[in-house]
Amino acid sequence: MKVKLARISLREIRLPLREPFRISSGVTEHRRILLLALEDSEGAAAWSECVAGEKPNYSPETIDTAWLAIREWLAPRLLGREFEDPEQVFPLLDLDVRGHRMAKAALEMGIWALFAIRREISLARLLGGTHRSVPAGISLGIQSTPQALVERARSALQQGYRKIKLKIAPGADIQFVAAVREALGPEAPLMADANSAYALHDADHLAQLDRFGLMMIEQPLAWDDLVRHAALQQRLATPICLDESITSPQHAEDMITLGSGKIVNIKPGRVGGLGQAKAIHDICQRHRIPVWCGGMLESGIGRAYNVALASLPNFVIPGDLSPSARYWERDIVSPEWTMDSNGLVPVPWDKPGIGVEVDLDRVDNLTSRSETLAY
Ligand code: OSB
Ligand code: MG
Repeated sequence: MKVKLARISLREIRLPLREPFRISSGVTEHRRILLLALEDSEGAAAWSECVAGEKPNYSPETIDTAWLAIREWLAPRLLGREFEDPEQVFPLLDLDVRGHRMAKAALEMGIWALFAIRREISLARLLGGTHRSVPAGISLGIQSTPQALVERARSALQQGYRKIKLKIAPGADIQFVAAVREALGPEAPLMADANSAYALHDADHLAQLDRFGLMMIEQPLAWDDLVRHAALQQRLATPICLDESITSPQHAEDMITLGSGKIVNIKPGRVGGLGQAKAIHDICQRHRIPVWCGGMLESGIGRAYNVALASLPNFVIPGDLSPSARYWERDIVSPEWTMDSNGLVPVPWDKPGIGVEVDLDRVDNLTSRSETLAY
């Protein structure tokens, strides 16, 4: 079976978050989301999502650079081309186009979904998934006071979340984590995410977190650093987990070689798609490095790809895979993503493709710009 890509439509939608999400590098109140609708020559159709944000405060990409990259350099390589395997897509997109991995990922992931639809199997099965449900964690933004963070963390634990990630920054770190640990007790599965807010000279400061028994601290140092993270890991008992710094399988190998971290947060949208995400998963599995699936405040479309990826065997730590209602008044897919009281999100296993339907009327109403590319 071959998939020949006939048309790609880009859409920007604007979706307000239920509450502002603050990380060390900025705050998001509504998402501007780039969605792709891909169609093949047989009339099969699939939706995908680009995880790039509005500002380059997480990675150098933004929704606007992704739109440009897809239109100018990436989509023209795919349109009219026949693929026998979705693994062929990333090498073609990556040849002599540096970076732009979020833009590449949106296209690559959509082609995985087209293959799943054409083969009449779920994306999770096509990927080689094994878990039928995946445990979810919640990522809590920086709050104005430790007490406000405690309230949210307590509520998350009551809802069943299996991991509670506290965003931290200088001035909102030790006291905030201490308050949550104190209130929730020693067994609560807590971690912190700094989104690159610290430098190596903060090592003694960060070592104060060791007494809270965190599962890990995510990306304390620069977004593209590996060497200093290795030096920091030597000085911390808490395992370092890398997010921003791991943009390719090669970076995962380098992390392992250098000892820059002990855990990887894999986001398919950050690393160039599902093929690259699987490769990182496999490298980590061989080296006994546990992985989990991160999130980028995706709509229900992007979430579908994350859930399918998280069904692979070495995803052994709860992912940032909150249900739709955590983010949105109403999602753009049905059914919406849900989590049970044990913190488990069911993996769509038998429906062909990504496992959710896109509410087209709603997407139309939310669309602020669109463009169709064909060959
Ligand atoms: O660092 O993991 C991150 C959201 C936007 C940018 C970076 C990050 C995040 C999250 C959100 O933590 C996780 C989610 O989607 O629930
Ligand atoms: Mg992170």
